[in-house]
Amino acid sequence: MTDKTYPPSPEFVANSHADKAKYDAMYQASMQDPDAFWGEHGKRIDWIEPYSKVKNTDFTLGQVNIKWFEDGTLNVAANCIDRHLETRGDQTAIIFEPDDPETPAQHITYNQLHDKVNRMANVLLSQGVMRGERVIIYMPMIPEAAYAMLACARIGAIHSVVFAGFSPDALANRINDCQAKVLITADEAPRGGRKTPLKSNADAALLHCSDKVRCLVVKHTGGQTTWIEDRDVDVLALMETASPDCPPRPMNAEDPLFILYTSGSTGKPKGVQHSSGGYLVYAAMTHQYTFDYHDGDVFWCTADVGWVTGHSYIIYGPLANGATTLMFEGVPTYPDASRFWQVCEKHKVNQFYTAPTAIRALMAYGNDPVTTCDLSSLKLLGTVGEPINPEAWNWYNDVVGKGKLPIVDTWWQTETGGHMLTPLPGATATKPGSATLPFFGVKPVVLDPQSGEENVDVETDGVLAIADSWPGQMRTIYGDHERFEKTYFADYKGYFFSGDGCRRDEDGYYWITGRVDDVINVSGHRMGTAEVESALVAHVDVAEAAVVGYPHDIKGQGIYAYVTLMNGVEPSDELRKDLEKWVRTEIGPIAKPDLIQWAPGLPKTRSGKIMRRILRKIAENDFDALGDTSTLADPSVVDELIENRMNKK
Ligand code: 6R9
Repeated sequence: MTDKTYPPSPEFVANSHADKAKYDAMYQASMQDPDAFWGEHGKRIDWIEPYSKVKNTDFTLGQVNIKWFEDGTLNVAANCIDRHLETRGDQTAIIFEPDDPETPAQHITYNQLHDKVNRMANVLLSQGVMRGERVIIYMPMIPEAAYAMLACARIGAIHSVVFAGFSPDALANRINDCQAKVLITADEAPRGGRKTPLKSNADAALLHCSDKVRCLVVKHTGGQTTWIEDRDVDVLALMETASPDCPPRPMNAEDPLFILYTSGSTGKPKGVQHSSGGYLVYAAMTHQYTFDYHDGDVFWCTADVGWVTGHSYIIYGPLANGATTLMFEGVPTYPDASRFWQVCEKHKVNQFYTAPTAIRALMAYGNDPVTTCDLSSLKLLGTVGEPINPEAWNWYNDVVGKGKLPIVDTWWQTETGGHMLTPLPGATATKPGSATLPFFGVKPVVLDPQSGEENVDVETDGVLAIADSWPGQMRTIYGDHERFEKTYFADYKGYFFSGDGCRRDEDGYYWITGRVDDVINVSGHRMGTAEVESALVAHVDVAEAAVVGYPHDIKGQGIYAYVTLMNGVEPSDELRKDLEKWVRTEIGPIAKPDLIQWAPGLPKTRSGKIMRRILRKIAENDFDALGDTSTLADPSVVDELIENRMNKK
């Protein structure tokens, strides 16, 4: 990594929400007296019943407890919509840019958003959805996805958005895990000119769920779907006749706003549960400061609402701030590699936030797709999801930013609700590849992975943990608080453990080095290796499987699967294709292995534990750095795997 620094330009500093002095002062204040700091900043949102308590948190294993603003009441949807109506009712809240550039974009004002969300909330009530009940949202990137989320928030139901790329099985598991009452979906999800049959996926999923689950369908493309009377409901038709008036329900600050499933080191995805009050304060505040958002700006986060980035920075953060937020249904390369930049030009986007994998993919098409567009509206660029390599950073900076725009590299997680390590564009000199410094209220520590002790030297490396709570922190794993404690607080006592490795340089800047657990990051999507393994071993021909990540030019990491076949089954290209297809249907296209290597045996310790360290090295073609193999039950397995790797078997 280069250590070249890029200080903010004086013009940017002059107009920014925070220069360096202000960042330093606010950060210090947030560390010295979190109660006073957040007591003040909690007021950025509207409370029905104001809070008198601010922070009540404990990271002690066995009694982990996280509460913020616990006696306050609010409604998240009212904060994202109603409170803006008086001053900006006719301002655009959501710009919707469809997959097909020929289809006109929509500009939805705050008044219109109010109307739609109220109607959808009344539809949910008419389906018997009660406060605290779960609603699964399995939708394309269309305004109705936002209406659905906000409608849940309005009536106090808990939403769980499932990424539209997940398979029926993955969808069914999530519906069942949170015992959802209702599933909201659409007929089809157009992306890149192709259509995913969401409704028929939903039909397949619901075969494995309680027959009480209602299916609310948004007729988006008008594509043909099967229709099951008494179960399927035409949402748009009901919204037409529903009342546009649905009073927001007062919710406690700690009432859950949503659950979002994410991958961990075990086979079963975790339902990460977020709060209403603390989450909204944190999403809104990070959106304002990290992106230096000002009234009237057009903000575009290219994530999907199926991921946490879409929750915090397409919906909740921007709308709580009264922003104009852009929702894009399509993909960066459709109809061609110029699409992102055409959309920036068309809608005069001011802040643009995307993932390194998209930058790398677009870089491969050269500069013309960018330089033929007018990007003069852009004021800031951002990245999220994985470490950004210097080539991609430089291209983003030079070609997209013309060397003039600040780049904010934001490190955070589904678990953290909002940005944790990030430059503030008017305050922080950036270094390509570093997420730089903590946001207000965030106390990062670098721990020795073995002893769990804090590495106190400024320049150090180890695993990244957070020493104290912040308002956006997840509260629990849905239905399994013990697993929450075990996953995040057991390995390093007294800390929230991130699962990432990191280095801190001489200026105190943080450099994320990637996951240290069995989670891989494929195109910025989190994938548990155990999830892919359990999908593979569910295939009749597979005896055993081990999955690791390996460096991939575009995706950051690719999925490398070692597969041991059942006795008597012969490897073949056909079987390889069949296994790829199998994983796609078990989990979804994002989990398809990039490489499958036939493994007559896997390297295991005498106690039967697979030594992934060795498998990672073989996948990386790094045969000289295998380390100690003497504890293996059968060291000859390794030679065979290397030989197969070299012969590309
Ligand atoms: C927001 C989001 C979280 C994991 C995280 C880390 C990686 C995210 C990063 C980054 C380096 C960044 N990650 N941002 N690594 N630099 N700026 O992506 O949430 O899907 O839960 O993934 O992504 O490994 O632990 P999530």
